Amino acid sequence: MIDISIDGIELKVAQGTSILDAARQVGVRIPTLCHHDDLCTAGVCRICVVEVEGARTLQASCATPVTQPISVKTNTPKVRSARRHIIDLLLAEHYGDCNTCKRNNNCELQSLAAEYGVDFYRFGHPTEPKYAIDRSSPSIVRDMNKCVLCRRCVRACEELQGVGCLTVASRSSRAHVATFASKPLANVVCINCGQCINHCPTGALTELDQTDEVWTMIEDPTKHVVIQTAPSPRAGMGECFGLEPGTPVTQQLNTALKRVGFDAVFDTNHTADLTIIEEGTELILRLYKALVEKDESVKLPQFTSCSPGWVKYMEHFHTNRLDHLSSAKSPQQMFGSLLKTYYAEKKGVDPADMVVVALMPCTAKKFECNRPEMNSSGFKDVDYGLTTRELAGMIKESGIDLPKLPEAPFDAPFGEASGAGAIFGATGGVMEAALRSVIEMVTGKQVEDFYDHANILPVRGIEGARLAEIPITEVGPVPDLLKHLVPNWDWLKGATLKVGVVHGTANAKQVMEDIEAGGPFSECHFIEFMACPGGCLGGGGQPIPTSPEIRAKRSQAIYQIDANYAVRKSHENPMVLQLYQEFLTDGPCGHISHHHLHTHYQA
Ligand code: HC1
Repeated sequence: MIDISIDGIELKVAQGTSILDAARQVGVRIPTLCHHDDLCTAGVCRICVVEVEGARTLQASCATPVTQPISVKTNTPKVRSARRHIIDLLLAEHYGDCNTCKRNNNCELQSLAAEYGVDFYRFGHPTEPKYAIDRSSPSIVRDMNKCVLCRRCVRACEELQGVGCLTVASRSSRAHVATFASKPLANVVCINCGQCINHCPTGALTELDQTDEVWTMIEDPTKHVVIQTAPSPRAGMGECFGLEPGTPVTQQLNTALKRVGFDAVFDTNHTADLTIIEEGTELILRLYKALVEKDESVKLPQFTSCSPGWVKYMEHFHTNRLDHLSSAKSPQQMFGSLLKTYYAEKKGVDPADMVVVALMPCTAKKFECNRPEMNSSGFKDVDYGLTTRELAGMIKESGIDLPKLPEAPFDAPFGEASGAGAIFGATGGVMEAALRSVIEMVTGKQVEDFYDHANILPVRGIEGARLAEIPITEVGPVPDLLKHLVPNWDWLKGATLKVGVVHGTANAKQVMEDIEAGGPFSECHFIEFMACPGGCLGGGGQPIPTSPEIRAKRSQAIYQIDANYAVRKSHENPMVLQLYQEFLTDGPCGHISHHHLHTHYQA
């Protein structure tokens, strides 16, 4: 441990601790801009400069490790003057008006300017934009006129996501963040995950805002406008209304959405349950063909397919493995398909007049709902995917104070769901949901007989890529729902189900390399992949800021929501069972469900 003095406060830190982190340990806040807790150190903005005794120049505290006893001053006239100078220089290049910016009141540059008393543009302010705004992507808008060159988007795309479709081009005053050959974002290998947005300190990167279109639909009396809400926004939405991260607002959100004007509010957890039945059945069929029928054409491990950023990553980078992806549509898309068929008929609504909106934590969901093959009813399954941030804007615009609202249930017939559907939002949740059902269906016993409170802890955690083994020690009778597919479970007795859980696309990249090399992940039967760090709760459409701590709190909220459900297993969701009786009558993975609930992928 090394002695360090920060503004006269003495402490000891481990060798290599940055001055910034040391200061945080004693409650000294040093302002930052290019620094982000999710990303490696860049040290480019210099906002975090401090005086280090004996050093000739000011030092960037984020990029200066403590290697010997030192004395640091973080708040001297020289330091304040340097920071103010940097802010003035950034503002001299920052085109735009705060009032018309989506990040107004949530912009780190704006906050710094306020904090350092900026009341005029010392070095001027651009009156003309330098760059055309790139609106080519269905998910992300890039306005490089607002970029401060902190490179957080570049690092998020490369380090967190392993995609690398953004880079810094040119040098000196011509330096700018660019795509490959400066192509529009829609024409490069962007996976639409939006992690660049979540890590941008300003309004240079935002989601493609579709709220005006949704307002128009709500105001149109000929339209029946319904909304489904995903598991993760309910654990994040409160942050947009000043609540602590991890404060669930599920039922207040239902009330808010009705007041905003939606005709019905449904729970995406319901089709998450349905996904488990379809995807789980697909896995059982793959295992049966591979292990019993010795069919060598069957691809294992099966990969989950509900994260559209992950699917697009596969379509760009691993086209040789597309047939490992489950053919099950994501819960978002399954819901749209059911709403425009089963629900439309029950409700007596022409699907042509039905508008399906999805509240999602994810910008890639906007891309997903525009995939041309997602229209099994003859209409777009889902018309609009709105992020948590966009929907928060609509709620605020409606004059609604979300935390003060009374609670309301979801609407029938898709109001009932299980805790298994809820945990889809957290890394490992899809796997745990699937295992709760698979274990009960195969053993004929309660999952609680094997795992306390049905919490399958071996698949929970925060490691970016993890493995677990689930022994099948006994088998029971095949449940009615699956009797037409497998004669018995004898072939699974004594088997060990090997599973993997992966979140953050950079981790997915490593796991795919492991599979190609015949490593441990290649021996899995089933792997959950989620494009974003922490799973959907860390999605690119969630409230800003994001950090490991904030995501951990959202995760706690999701597992609390699960624990509060009366039904915690997808196969016990009564509405799912009713659907197989009334609509998907040839059962899981039957022709009808294949038409409505499954899809294919494109190289
Ligand atoms: Fe997700 Fe999913 S969990 S993909 O993370 O399978 O976005 O929340 O809605 O579709 O249910 C996202 C979240 C979400 C789908 C479900």
